[in-house]
Amino acid sequence: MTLVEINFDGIVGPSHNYAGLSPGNLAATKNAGATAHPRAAALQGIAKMRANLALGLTQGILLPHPRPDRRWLETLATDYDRAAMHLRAQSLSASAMWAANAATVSPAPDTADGRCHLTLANLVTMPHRSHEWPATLAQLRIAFADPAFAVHAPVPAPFGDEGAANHMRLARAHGEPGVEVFVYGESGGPFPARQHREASAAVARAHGVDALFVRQSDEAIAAGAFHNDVVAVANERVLFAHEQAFADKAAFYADLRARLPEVEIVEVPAAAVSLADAIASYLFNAQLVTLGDGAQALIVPEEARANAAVWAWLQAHLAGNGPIRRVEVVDVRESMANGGGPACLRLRVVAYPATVDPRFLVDDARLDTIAAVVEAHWPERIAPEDIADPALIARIEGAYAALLEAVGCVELIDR
Ligand code: SUG
Repeated sequence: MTLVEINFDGIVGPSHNYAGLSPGNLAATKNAGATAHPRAAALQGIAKMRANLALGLTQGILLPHPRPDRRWLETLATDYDRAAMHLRAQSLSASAMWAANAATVSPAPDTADGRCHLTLANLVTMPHRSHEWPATLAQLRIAFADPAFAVHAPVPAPFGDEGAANHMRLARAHGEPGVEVFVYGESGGPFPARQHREASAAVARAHGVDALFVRQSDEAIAAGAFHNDVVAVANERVLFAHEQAFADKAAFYADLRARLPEVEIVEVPAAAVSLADAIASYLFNAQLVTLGDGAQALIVPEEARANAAVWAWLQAHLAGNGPIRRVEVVDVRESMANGGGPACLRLRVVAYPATVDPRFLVDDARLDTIAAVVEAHWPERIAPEDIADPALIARIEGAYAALLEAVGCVELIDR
């Protein structure tokens, strides 16, 4: 048995819509009020998983959450019929699809007790995301029930924690001890810094890892990098980052080189790709993965190919002797329009697949089953005014139940 990296993708839920709920996430605020296509969105996510399987990667899933979140509305002393519009939208969001924000994961080789630790993200900065964690916790407790894992409840408010989106791990190989890097923000001008240093430090202590804490640059947050994974991504010994991602990159790179002399830092200069282009194209919100032959591939969204500066940089890198040997393009436009690229949609866990509950792992046949449920039950479109329609809400709740039935997880319905 060898430790492998498993990508757990969030299945796009049937309530996917554009409500403009995340200030600082420029795509989401720009598309507020647009018509969403939940069925197409979920099928795009499934196609991305199929492409990963075709690359020889191990693929997992996380399930959508029950929406609207009636329990959350109850704690606010209201219900969906009586709630104000903003609370309705916040209770209905399908934001759990962005699995990179589900938890922070420290693989077994990095931790003091030799278990793989997962800490749920509290997501307290955005109201529509702050109520995700109980349903995520219910799933992670099933998926990672094996004693090889330790699943922790979130760090308490007010310390904002957004999970793996602000966490990078560098190592000679997935199964070897790594350097864990926690990236936090302090201020981003008009936008909130969602990841607090205090939260990152608590997660590192709970996991028993010796970590680096690195401050995200204020200019990156102000330009729309509401998570570090919008401007940097790491895989094994490669760090791929924008020149302006970090507040003090010289100190960070020196610390990293001291801990992992093999590290290869691939930095994209602002002169080649501006922060604005990096954020609009999601060049860095890519999956950087190791293929069977040991080479690394970058899985980018269509928007990266459509951006001339970004595509030119990638072609030049491929033509040179850089560590990224292959670029794959995926269509996740529906998620992208809410600020979620290929990397946002997945949570990486390094583990032995046999220790994971098999209901959370997929092959092509299981994806066929999921796709059939999506085709039959997911709404084709949701326009802003539709969220007041009881028939749509009934359809969303029925679609969720049908999926949980199909994947054998009905026990989650009454979480
Ligand atoms: O938290 N968008 C998400 C996107 C998360 C992307 N994740 C990572 N970068 N890892 C967010 O801002 C928009 C929902 C709306 O407005 O309807 C939203 O929540």
